[in-house]
Amino acid sequence: MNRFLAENRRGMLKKCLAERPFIRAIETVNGLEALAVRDAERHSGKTFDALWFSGLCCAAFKGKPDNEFVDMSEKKHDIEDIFSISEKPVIIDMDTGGITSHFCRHVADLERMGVSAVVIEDKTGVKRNSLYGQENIHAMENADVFADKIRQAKQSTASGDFMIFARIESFIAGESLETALYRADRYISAGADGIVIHSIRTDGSDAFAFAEIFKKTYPNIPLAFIPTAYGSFTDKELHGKGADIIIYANHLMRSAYKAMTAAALMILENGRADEGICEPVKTILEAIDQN
Ligand code: SPV
Ligand code: MG
Repeated sequence: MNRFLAENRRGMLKKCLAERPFIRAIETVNGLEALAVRDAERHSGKTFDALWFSGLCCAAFKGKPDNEFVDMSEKKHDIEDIFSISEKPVIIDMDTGGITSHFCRHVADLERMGVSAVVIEDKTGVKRNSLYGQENIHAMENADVFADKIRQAKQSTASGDFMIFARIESFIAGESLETALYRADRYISAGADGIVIHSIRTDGSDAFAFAEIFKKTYPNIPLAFIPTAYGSFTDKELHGKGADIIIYANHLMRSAYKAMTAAALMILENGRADEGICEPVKTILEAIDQN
């Protein structure tokens, strides 16, 4: 059982950002995914730097839509499951952050638990996932209202270790580069510790154009990419385009769904279960026993 304490874990994201040229975060929303990351690292000898608690994947594993329906008490249980396995710093996707006073309380709780960072995105109304590919389904929050949410949340933090990232959805909702850069200025002035710039272009060109200007103005503010749509770029290439953090946001959940569907289909089609496509039960028993 992992006995890593909250005070040791919380500041690790800041430390990694200070020490490494860039960091990689992998989606992890439950205990089994944390075990899978740990076992992949043991096989590879390479490591991820942080875990991304994805709103989409958390909701998907519960069979729910990615629209802020899953409440924070459920998420806090899932985060504790991850903490019992992994010592990596955790970044929580907080969607829009919801009502500001509620967000401030969640920030205080998560910081106390040992979470390293939260990300909130500048949308309003019923949040829709950014990867739908339809600009007109997203309502952007007023930049000053969103900046005030960041300002108030920063005041709810107790340590200098906890980070609040502002995620700019301008390119998802059809806003211009100038607007995205304006939003970044407002959010950083309000105290945001970092920026996430999202894009659904397969060439990532809008995020890259943003990063080029942003990094000249704010070389010391961490910038994160979520390259789901432009996954052909390597981590080093994305770092070259300005990313300090690269978030692999949903690849474990999506590969799990593909494998689970294939296993169920195979049983239906063959009238028996072919062990060949599954991990042996012993592998799973050993993975959970080692925890
Ligand atoms: C998530 O993983 O929940 C994200 C990233 O917010 S995205 O699905 O691309 O919006
Ligand atoms: Mg999300």
